Amino acid sequence: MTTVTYMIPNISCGHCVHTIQTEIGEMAGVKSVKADMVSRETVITFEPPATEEKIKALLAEINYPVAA
Ligand SMILES: [Cu+2]
Repeated sequence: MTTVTYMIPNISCGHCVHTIQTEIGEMAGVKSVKADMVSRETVITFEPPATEEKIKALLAEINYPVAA
């Protein structure tokens, strides 16, 4: 099990938080997703088959790319 924290600058409101938590939460292997509207940090806990690469790719696809 791995936990990562990503800074996602595009988070601007509760809808963004909901979208991220729903979309990433549906990925196989993702155990929990907690996005914060104020800090714009998102904490994701996952295990295989989910990978950081897949999570970042999906975030970019739904228009919430992780800060470099
Ligand atoms: Cu929003």
